[in-house]
Amino acid sequence: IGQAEAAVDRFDLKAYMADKARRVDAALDRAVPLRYPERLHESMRYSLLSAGKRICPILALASCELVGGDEATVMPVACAVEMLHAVSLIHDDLPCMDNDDLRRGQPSNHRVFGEGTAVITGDALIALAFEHVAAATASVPADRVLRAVAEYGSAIGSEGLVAGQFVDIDSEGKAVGVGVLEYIHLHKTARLLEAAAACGVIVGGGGDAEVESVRRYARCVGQLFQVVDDILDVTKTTEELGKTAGKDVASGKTTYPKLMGLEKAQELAQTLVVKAEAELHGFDRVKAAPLRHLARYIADRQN
Ligand code: GRG
Repeated sequence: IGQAEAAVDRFDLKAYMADKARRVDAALDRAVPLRYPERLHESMRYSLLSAGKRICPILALASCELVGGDEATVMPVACAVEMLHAVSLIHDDLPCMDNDDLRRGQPSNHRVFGEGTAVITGDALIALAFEHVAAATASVPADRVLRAVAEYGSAIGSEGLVAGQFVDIDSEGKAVGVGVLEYIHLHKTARLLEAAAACGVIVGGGGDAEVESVRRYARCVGQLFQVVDDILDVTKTTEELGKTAGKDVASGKTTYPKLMGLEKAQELAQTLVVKAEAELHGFDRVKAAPLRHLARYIADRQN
């Protein structure tokens, strides 16, 4: 027990994430070769391979390893969730949605490739994500692959990501309560993290109870991500006015600090970390270390 505890304490999340992100990027690079029509594949690669944190795929890898599965088995499922995440960002940036010129510090997809190409780049990446799960997980029993396909389908559909985006668009300019704000975050952000984590456990051969624990963990982490985002938006605004932070405050967008005050929002963040960690108690402590540290990292991040 002493040695296991020491290993958990020594765990270097930064190194772990950098290593996993590098491997995910190599797999994504292989998954989308620059074929004809080159401009379309260039557009897919532009958004997919640009410098993101790769939190969804890392969550899938860590969740698979949590139940004893290996990285090679889960990699296609991890790549697929990053493809779906990329679609959501490309479409969210479009002029008909958020109309953002920048994404990950670079011009957004439609600014480089044009609106039409940005829309169909998203379409192509959705199709590829499902093809990739179905075709590249050769060594995984078919019933697990089927469950992963269903999981991703429901995560992005009209009761998942799209639902969150719809309610978000629909509530623009309206006074929104905590219930609706929570609905938007649970669907726009947490749902894809849940699916990534659940698919990691499914592909790794975990049982239903394990899938559900990890799903609840990821849901807390997703909500936490948004609460911290809102808190940073307030705290950064006072520090560095004029930068991109504070955009939400300036735009009149509903945030947790606005609805409940900064202190209560900070309390909520703390509660969510504790809840996320509690979901990991039934697992091997060493194998659960990445997920435990990931929740802390999301709570403590400064930008
Ligand atoms: C059919 C997949 C699909 C989507 C259509 C457009 C849309 C519906 C949904 C938009 C959802 C959206 C933009 C959610 C925001 C999620 C979020 C927290 C993004 C930021 O994630 P980070 O910080 O980004 O992990 P990086 O750049 O690190 O990957």
